[in-house]
Order: sequence, then C-alpha cells, then structure tokens
Amino acid sequence: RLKPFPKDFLWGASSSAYQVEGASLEDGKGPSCQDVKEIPEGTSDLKVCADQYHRYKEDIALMAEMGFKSYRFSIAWTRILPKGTGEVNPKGIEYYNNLINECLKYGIEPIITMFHFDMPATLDERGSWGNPDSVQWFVDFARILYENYGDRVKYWLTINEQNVLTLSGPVIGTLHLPENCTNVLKEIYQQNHHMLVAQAKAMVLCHEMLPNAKIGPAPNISLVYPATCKPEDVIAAQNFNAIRNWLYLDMAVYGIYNAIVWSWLEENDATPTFVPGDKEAMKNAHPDFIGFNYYNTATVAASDLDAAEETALMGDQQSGREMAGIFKQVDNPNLPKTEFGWEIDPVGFRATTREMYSRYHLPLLVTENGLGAYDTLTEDGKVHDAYRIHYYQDHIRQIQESISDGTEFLGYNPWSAIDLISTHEGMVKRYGFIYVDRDEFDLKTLDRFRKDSFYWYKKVIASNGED
Ligand code: BGP
Repeated sequence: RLKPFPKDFLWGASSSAYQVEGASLEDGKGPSCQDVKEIPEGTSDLKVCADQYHRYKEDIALMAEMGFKSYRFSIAWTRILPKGTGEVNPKGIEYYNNLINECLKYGIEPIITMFHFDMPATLDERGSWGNPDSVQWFVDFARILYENYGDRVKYWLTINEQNVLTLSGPVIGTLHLPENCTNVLKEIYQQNHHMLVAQAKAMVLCHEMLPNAKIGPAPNISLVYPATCKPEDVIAAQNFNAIRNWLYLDMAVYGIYNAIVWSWLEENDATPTFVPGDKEAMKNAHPDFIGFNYYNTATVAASDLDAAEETALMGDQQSGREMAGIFKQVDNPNLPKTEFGWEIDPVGFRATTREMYSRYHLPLLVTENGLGAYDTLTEDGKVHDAYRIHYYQDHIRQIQESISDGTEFLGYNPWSAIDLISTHEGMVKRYGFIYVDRDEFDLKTLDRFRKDSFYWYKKVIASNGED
C-alpha cells in the first residue's frame, strides 16, 4: 500500500552556522548575539563548536559518502556583514562560496537558511527585531546572498523557527525585551511582525532576482492535541495550534494574520503596528514550499488560570506552557521521551504533515527532525547509536505513510549532519550521524567518526528510503 519516495527526494541533514562552524571571530567575522550572550552554566561557548569552518572539506566528503542529496546550513550574517549592515567581508563571501562549491562538487544541493538565531551584535544593540529598520537590514542581507550565491543555490529558507523565537526568544538569546517594557505581548508580537514582513520582502526579492530559485519559511511545526475529548480542551488545542503553528504559515502562504491569534492580541492590546508597504509585501509573497522543523507534538488542556497570573513569555520548547484562559500544556501519557525529556511522536509527524498539506497545498521540506542523546565513542572509534536509528526508522516510515496519504514532500534534512552545540545543553546533547571528538570544555582532537547511524542512513539513501 505504501507509495515510494519521489525519485529526486532530497535526503540530507541540517546544521546552523553558530552551532557548527566555530571560528567565531576569525577572518573578519563580527560578533553575533550568540557570541556575546551569557552561556548557560556548564555548557561550552561557541568559539570552536565542531570547527566546520576549518574542516568543511572533510565534513562534506563524509556527507557525500553517506550519499547526501542536500545539505541544509545557515549563513552567519556577521561573516558576510561584520556589523550587520554596510561593509561586506570578502573572506566571509569566500567561505560560503567554497562551502557551496564543495557541496556541488559531489552533487549535494545546498539549502541555505538566511537567519538561524544569530543577529549581528551591533544590530542587537540597536534593538534587534524590535527596531522597525530590522526589516530593511534583513532584506539588504538577503540581496547580498542572492547576488553572490543565487547562480548556484536553488533552495532558500528565510528565518529558522520564527515561532519558537516568538514564544521563547529570550531563552535562546535571540529576542530581547526593552527595559521597563509594560506590554510584553505587544512588544514580542511587534518583533514577530517585523520578522513576518522581512520574510515576505525577502521572498518577493528572491523571486524577482532569481526566477528559478525556490524559497520557503522554516518554522517549527508540531500539531497540538487536545488532552481529552472535552470540548474545552479541543478549543484549547485550536488556540495553541493557531498561536504556535498557523499564525506563521497563514502569513507565509496567504499573507494574512490568523483570526484566532489576531483577536487574542486585540483583547490584550497587543496588535502590531503596520507601516505602509507591510500589507502589500505580505500579499505579494508566495513561498514555493513549506520548510519546517518537527521534533514532537504538544498536548494541551483548557487553562483555568486568570489573567493576572499569565506569563506571556514561555520557557523552552518542551516545558509546561500556560497562557491564562487560552491553553495549558500537559504531558502526553501515550508518548515515550528522549534522555533529555523530549516526547517522541513519529505518528504525530504524519498527522502534522497531513494537516499542513491540507491547509496549504504546498510541498513539504523537512528542515529538522532528530534525536538528541548522550553518545559514547568506544575505544575502537565506534558509536553504537541504535536508539537514533530506531528514531529515524520510525519517522521516515511516517513520511512514507504521509506520502501515501497524498501529501507531497521535497526532502528530509534531519538535525544534524554532524555533532554540534545544542541550543541549551552544549556539546553533551549530540544529534549527528558523524561524531565529533570533543567534550564540553576539552576540545580533544576534533576528529570525525562514523556512527552506526551513518552506515544505516547511507543504506536508506541508496535505496531511496526502502531500507
Ligand atoms: C531547533 C533549532 C536548532 C537545534 C534543534 C535542537 O529548535 O532550530 O538550532 O538546536 O532545535 O535543539 P537543542 O539543541 O536545544 O536540543
């Protein structure tokens, strides 16, 4: 009954510049908000990471050995523009030219994320996404990327996990609240609005400058389940689905604000301010596909908190979130968890993609999915990560189920190609097919080792998903 994967399916994996590259202030790179933020206690800083900046040739060769058809990576804004705007750094342009060419040498399609959590520190000081000028900063940066790489790069992603930034931005170190902020919700959704407009304008510009390129958003989309079939819980699930997921895709695809979110913002005096040109940009922007990250679903019940207790800003992606009267996140008793407490829900992957395809009718490109775990390197240089193989088997199977249900997929680029620094947990939480020999604070050799999942994924790709 299962349909095969499409012939040109983009099997690959993902990374982001600030988590994988290292060389954080080398060859003219300016600091980003990630370089100046307070590093969570007990975790590594971002100076060396997996050192991909110096070892990209070896890394791409290993990806080619696995048979990758694509590699999704991000461009560090401050490598290209050390101060965020103004002068271009030729060394930065050169690095990504080399990286792109290295991919193409092996027939690996580069998929470029333009913004992955690393706002230039100088622009951060000027208010980051809270500054209305941030729209133009981003569009100017996008133009430079299109001019320099557009002749070879076909797939573009705008902003990684804009929805996670909006829900938890300060936790990741990317969004900030101004001092003495009186309406947190309004401030955060104004920043979100700037990102939405910046994304829309970057999509329009991409289509103008590069008629053959394809561009899409890259939010983190996870279907929200009601905790029970109590109608109040169903309403709570619809609320969180709108706030967490559909706000971003309704805007990216249809250029409209989701009605449930908009009236919630209105009730809280928190609707964003539009400037002339915003509406037109939103209406004129049409993504070619939906890029999305998926780790797990969320489950919610009705919230009986009153507004006085409300926290507009949420914790990290996994912890119990509550918005007074709107929803309350609860554990799903049917789902196992990873060693780091993240629920594992492959069937929810199928459900999420069916829902997305039904709402938006655009091909889906998985830009992240994966299992963070404590891996161990044996003395003879092996990593036995059967748990990761099982995780991937289950999720890939559900993509095939979803394709058989009638959805359309462009590719699968899980997190991550190679071990890198996690957003909260440093180096101990590993995701890669390729092991990097370093500890949290001891850089050791930084040598690369093939995990068991490396050999397994190679077979999956060679058989186009049949393994
Ligand atoms: C996504 C981010 C990635 C990545 C991944 C895993 O939200 O886009 O940058 O880090 O999650 O998260 P973590 O590193 O916290 O385990």
